[in-house]
Amino acid sequence: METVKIIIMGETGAGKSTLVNAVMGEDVAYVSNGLRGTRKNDYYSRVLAMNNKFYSLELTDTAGLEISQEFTRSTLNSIKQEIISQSSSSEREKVIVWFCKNLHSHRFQDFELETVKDIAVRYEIPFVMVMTQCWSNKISELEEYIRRNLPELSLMRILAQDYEFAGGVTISAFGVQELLKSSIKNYDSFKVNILESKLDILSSDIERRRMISEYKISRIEKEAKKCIDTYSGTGGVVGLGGAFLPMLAIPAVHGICIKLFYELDSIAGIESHLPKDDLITFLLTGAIFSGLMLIPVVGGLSAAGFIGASGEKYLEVLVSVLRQSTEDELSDKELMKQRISQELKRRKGK
Ligand SMILES: Nc1nc2c(ncn2[C@@H]2O[C@H](COP(=O)(O)OP(=O)(O)OP(=O)(O)O)[C@@H](O)[C@H]2O)c(=O)[nH]1
Ligand SMILES: [Mg+2]
Repeated sequence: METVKIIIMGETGAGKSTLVNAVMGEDVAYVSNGLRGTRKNDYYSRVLAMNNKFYSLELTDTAGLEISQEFTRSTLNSIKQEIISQSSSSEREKVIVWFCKNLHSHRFQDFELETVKDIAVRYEIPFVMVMTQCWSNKISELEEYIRRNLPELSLMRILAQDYEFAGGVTISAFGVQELLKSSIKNYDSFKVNILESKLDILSSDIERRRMISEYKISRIEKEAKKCIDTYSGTGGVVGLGGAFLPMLAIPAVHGICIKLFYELDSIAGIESHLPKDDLITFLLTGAIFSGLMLIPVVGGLSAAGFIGASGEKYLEVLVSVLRQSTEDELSDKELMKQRISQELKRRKGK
């Protein structure tokens, strides 16, 4: 027999316990008259026959949410605990929340909206928004507000118990059987809706993070370019004996490049500390300076040009490493060393 677990939550006085009694077919739950009624989670169960099938129905009647009181926080915690303990991956179990709201309430509180979104998405639990005490036909602003703000959830109207107006006119109860049927029959599509909205939230989160990191990278690039300009400008090559590179100046130019690379690492926030030897090898083998190759071969090339171009190439390597790495990974020296080396080698191979 398939189990259907229904957790009934919502503000005090919404009519949760009245709904429990209507589902159970007898007055098992305490219904309050104005004052707070249910004070802790109460459990009820029965066998339900529906569409030639039997279900084991388990109801949890929870204490009412009150507006921004300490009590509400502890109530919410106990409801979350309930949901966690009742959630199950079993195929033969359906867990659903009925969130009750009195049609005649003045407003749907922000904390109610946040609570519904948070619990539904976090625990991947379908919610049905249940408008209670619907003895009038009017579509309230409240109902429209809920539809607008929680479009992924189903909303149903009920009157769990007959309502008698002062003049003796009675409105008959309605909607409870439909609510039960719909919760069971449409459970899978409710679940899909929740999962889809969870995916939307997750992917927009990833998108947001990607935008932030692109923004950071573009700022790093700007600062790094300034640094490269400083190094490759005349200031950086003073003392090298002229604008053109004599053989003797090569080690000095390498030294400047290495210093520049270290500075670029630190601008990028990367703790690479590649061994100097590695960098010299990369410089000499043209891994960084692939276009112009080795210094001795390119007589006539200016030191400034060489430093600038090497810096640009190394910056490309760093940016590509930044894009591959998370914030945490950036402070992992070994990993960064490995990624920079790999990237240099990859470029050399091109
Ligand atoms: N006639 C009628 N009265 C209702 C209906 N739903 C709720 N009420 C009345 O509203 C009041 C509160 O109902 P409860 O079912 O105790 O509300 P609750 O949500 O369980 O409240 P807490 O346990 O305090 O959270 C009672 O006086 C109920 O008789 C309904 O469908 N019809
Ligand atoms: Mg109650």
